[in-house]
This record gives sequence, C-alpha cells and structure tokens, in this order.
Amino acid sequence: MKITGIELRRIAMPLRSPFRTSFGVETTRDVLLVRVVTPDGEGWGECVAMSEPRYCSEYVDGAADVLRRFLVPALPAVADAHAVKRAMKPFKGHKMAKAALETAVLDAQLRASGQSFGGYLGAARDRVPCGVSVGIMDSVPELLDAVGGFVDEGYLRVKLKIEPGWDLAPVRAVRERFGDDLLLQVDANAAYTLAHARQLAKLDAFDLLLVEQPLADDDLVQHAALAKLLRTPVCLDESIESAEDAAAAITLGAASVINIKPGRVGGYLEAKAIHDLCVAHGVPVWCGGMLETGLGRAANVALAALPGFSLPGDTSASGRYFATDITEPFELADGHLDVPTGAGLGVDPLAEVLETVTTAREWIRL
Ligand code: OSB
Ligand code: MG
Repeated sequence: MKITGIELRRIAMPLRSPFRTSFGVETTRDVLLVRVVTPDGEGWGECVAMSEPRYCSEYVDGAADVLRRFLVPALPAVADAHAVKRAMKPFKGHKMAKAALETAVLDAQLRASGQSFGGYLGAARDRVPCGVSVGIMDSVPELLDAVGGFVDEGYLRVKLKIEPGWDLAPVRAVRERFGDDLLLQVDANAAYTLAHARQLAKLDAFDLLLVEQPLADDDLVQHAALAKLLRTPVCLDESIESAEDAAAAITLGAASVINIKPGRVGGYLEAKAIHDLCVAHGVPVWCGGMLETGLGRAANVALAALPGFSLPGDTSASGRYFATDITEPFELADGHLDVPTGAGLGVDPLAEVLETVTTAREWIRL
C-alpha cells in the first residue's frame, strides 16, 4: 500500500468526571490522532500517551515530536503494518507513538482489503464482557455511589484504583455493599514498594481477581518476591512493554495475569504476540484501557475478542468517559460491547464532532 502522507491531529475531550489515579488527576483527555492517507483511502490510529509523563515516560507532545521527526520520515513509501513495525524498530522506546502510526496503517490496509480488525487479529466472539475502572475518590460514600451506578449500568467487573491510604477501607466497603459475587480487582499504578507487602497481603481477605501493578514498572524481581507473599494474583500493566517483557515476567513468576494495552506495547501486532505467548503459558490476559475515544476503543474491543482474553477488560462504553464521543458511541448491552464488523476499525470519526474538539493539526507529506 502506498502512503501519501500523515496527518497529526490533536483533540481535547472533556471527561464526564475527573479520573484520579495514584499518579494524577485527568479532567480532559488530550489525544493525538494519526491519520494515514493513501491513494485509495485513509486509516486512523489513536495515540494513548497522556499529557504528562506520569503513567509512563511518554507524553503527547513527545509522541508528536518523535512521530514527525523520526517515525514518519522512516516509513517506506509502500508499506503494510508489519513493514511499519520493522521500519520503526531502530528507534528506542516511544511505544505509544509507534502504536498509533502502526494502527493507522493497519486500519488503512484493512479498510482497503475489506477485513475487520477482529477478523484480522483472530477474534473468537462477536461481543466482549466489560469492566469499569473507578478512580480514587474523596470519600468512601462517594465511591459507593459511583460503583453502584456502574453496577446498575451492567458492568460485569469493577476495578478500584488504590494507593497507600486508599486501599483496604474502600475495598472492604465495596465488597460489603455489593457482595461476594461482584468481580472485583484493584490497580495501584506502581504506588507501593516491597516494604508494603504486609499491607497488600491484607487485601487477600477480599477475594480479589487480581492486584494490578503494585510496584514500580522496572521492579520485575520485586514483583516476583511480592507474588510469593500474596494469595491475590499479581497482574502487570506498566512493566510490560513487549513480548520479551511478558516472557521475562512469566519466567520470573512476577505476574500470573497480564493486562494487554496495545499502545503500551507498540501496537496490535505486538499485543497479539503477547496474547499468543500468554495462551501458550496458560496465563490469562485482559484488555486494558487508556481512556480512549471510540477510535481506539474499536480496536481494543476487537483485540479483547481473542480467545485468551478470559477476563473482562477496561473496555467501558463511550458514556463512561465522554458526553460526546468522536465516533458513534459504544453502548453497553447486557454488560458487553459488540465487536465492530465493518472494514478496518469499523467505526468512523464524526466530522462535525471531530472539528469541534480539534485543537491543532499538521500534515506531513511522505
Ligand atoms: O492503569 O489501567 C491503568 C487509565 C489511564 C492510564 C492508566 C490506566 C487507566 C485506567 C482506565 O485504569 C482504563 C479505562 O477505562 O480506559
Ligand atoms: Mg493499570
């Protein structure tokens, strides 16, 4: 497929409510979109980097910079997604920027051939069970209200964000209020150290599905040590940036579950490789989220339909995040989202909405 040029488009998406984690508060999702233009059509990729380098080292301005200065100029004039991945490999890191470009090319390629993301990746079902990630709140009653709202909407699993000082009490309160049948898990976003092992082990009493990324992203050995001290399964998010990282984590015993985020690992090809590796090792995976718009969500929902995704993902409905999405909204039905079936992502940006949220755009000719 010939590539004519690339548009980098920055949009600002107000969140319906602030989303607080152990690393910061988000009130507006600042998103970089990559649009690949070919003689036959176009393709879209959403960069999941955040405004500031707090979740990981990437941030939106940095992603835009590495795309325009290094990744886009390295593209062959004729390329498919695999060729794009190879061409970007000499540049270290910047997985989220790479993922956005590779996804845009993959979308263009699949739209041209009439195949859906789900079909291409190997989706095994036509809808996926959905969980919801619930931020840190000012009080336990406020948290119980929020969780109650999501349970009423039909979410099949709840993830609570935790940090030191906001862990046992909110988990206990949610367990007591919503009962033992609620699928419940927690995510620390690297807020603890191994010195907190005894505190974290107290979470064992609440029958959690898993504890996500308790320790720092580069602490694989310490995650392995912690895993031996907990009954709750340890899941890794930030620590896993490649299939090699996943293999190391599994070998070390640092993770018994893996959160796959395509942006964090450099794209859907790598995400699929991690899925295949985990299936081969009997390690359950689930699809994480980065507060994506409908464009990123479409591809995530397709990925989450692969057979190894045996736990509900952070693939919530559009309305959990935005009053108005840039695509037709993803809506929860019976706790599930439908996997798009149209060519490529199977969803299109709504031109007027996209215009209203756009804050900057730039065209790079190849
Ligand atoms: O750690 O999974 C995370 C959002 C932004 C950055 C990191 C994380 C998250 C979430 C929200 O937990 C997942 C979602 O609903 O998109
Ligand atoms: Mg996480």
